[in-house]
Amino acid sequence: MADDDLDLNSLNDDDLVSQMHDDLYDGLKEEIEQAVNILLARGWTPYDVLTQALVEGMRIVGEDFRDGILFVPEVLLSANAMKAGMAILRPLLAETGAPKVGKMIIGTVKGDIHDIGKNLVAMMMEGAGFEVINLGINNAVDNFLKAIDEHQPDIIGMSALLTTTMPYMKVVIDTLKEKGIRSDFIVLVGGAPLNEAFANAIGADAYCRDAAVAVETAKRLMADRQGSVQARAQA
Ligand code: B1M
Repeated sequence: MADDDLDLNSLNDDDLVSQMHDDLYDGLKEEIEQAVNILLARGWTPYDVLTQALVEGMRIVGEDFRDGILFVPEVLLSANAMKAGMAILRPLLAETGAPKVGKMIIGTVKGDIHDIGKNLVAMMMEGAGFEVINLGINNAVDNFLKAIDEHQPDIIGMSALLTTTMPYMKVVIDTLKEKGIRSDFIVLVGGAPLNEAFANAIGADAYCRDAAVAVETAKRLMADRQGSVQARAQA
């Protein structure tokens, strides 16, 4: 447990980041918010705070959840603390005067309520100059179709964290095929249980291991697709 009297400001960067891993583990939202602000004030980039403090902390939580040391209620608290930290970073990551390089809709598929990784991808894509429409969690194919109709995206992103929900991505892609619109979009998929072979098997354009890969892949495929000089220049 965190020490109530601990002054986060008094810690050096390394100790503060370790403390953040502990605080994330313990689901201490306010401490995470405070620590994120301290690191930013010390000149850390939002990306470094995100990856080194928050994502790494959540990785540790994930391991102990897997090993039965942490349970759903505790992990929910960790997730809330993570989201509070991400909320501070989001506008900073999205700050870019660059013209939009493309439009993406992204959602977690039906049956799945995991959204931290998907939100992280959305944030990083915004930061890279994409317009992102975040559809949230538990999206049936109709939600994707409605959003396609409404927003006319270049890219469709899907996330799944459960082995039981990842096959639903194929349902979405097959529906696009049935409607004869599959080739109108770049389809990117991601989430911890996926891999490249799965992405190929379901007919996605690419599997994205993490948010940084999602950004690189989106830029590359947009550039390939449009021969866009602009997208290449910003890659
Ligand atoms: Co869940 N959960 N969970 N969970 N949970 C996992 C996924 C699990 C692996 C834990 C374990 O080890 N046992 C396991 C799945 C096992 C399996 O399917 N084989 C599991 C389980 C079993 C469950 C429940 C069934 C538990 C239960 O109820 N008994 C239940 C399912 C609920 C449901 O969805 N229907 C459940 C619930 C929950 C919480 C609600 C408690 C919470 C979610 C809170 C939230 O998201 N708001 C939760 C969490 C937090 C996790 C773990 C611990 C962490 C996930 C996470 O946020 N990681 C997770 C364990 C793990 O993954 N190791 C686990 C951090 C995040 C930054 O990484 O999401 O991988 P990740 O995203 C990465 C990449 O994957 C990629 O980029 C991201 C950023 O770099 N990426 C994309 C992700 N989506 C992308 C989309 C793209 C591109 C890249 O589109 C282009």
